Amino acid sequence: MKMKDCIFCKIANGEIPAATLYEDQDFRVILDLGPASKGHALILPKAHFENLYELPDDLAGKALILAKEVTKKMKKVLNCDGYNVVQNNGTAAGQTVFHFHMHLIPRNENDGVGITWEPG
Ligand code: D5M
Repeated sequence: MKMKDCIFCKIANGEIPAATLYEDQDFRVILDLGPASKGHALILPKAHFENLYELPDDLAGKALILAKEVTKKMKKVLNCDGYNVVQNNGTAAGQTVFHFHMHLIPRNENDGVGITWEPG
């Protein structure tokens, strides 16, 4: 189900344009607007779930498999040394958009990217 006034619902369902890397019936993968590093992407479910606790198990499984596939392909394209897969739940943990998403953050040796960053 979609949520009125949720920006990630609108992006995931194509109502607001975003740089899309991948799309299927359940998910859209986009580039983050405030990237921690070049190629920082977000996996968004098309249905609205506020966080990991709300995400149904079948979609949680699919999201992790998708993270695996996208990072494998992107690692080749970007020629990066590694990846962080980050997923924030709750304001205390740094969540700013309350529609479940997974961050896929390309990493290189000594790139100085921290586990937390200032979006934007
Ligand atoms: O991460 C929320 C992330 O969402 C943060 O890295 C910025 C990104 N963001 C916010 N708005 C947009 C749009 N419109 N397009 C692409 N990326 C966006 P969180 O884990 O909630 O802190």
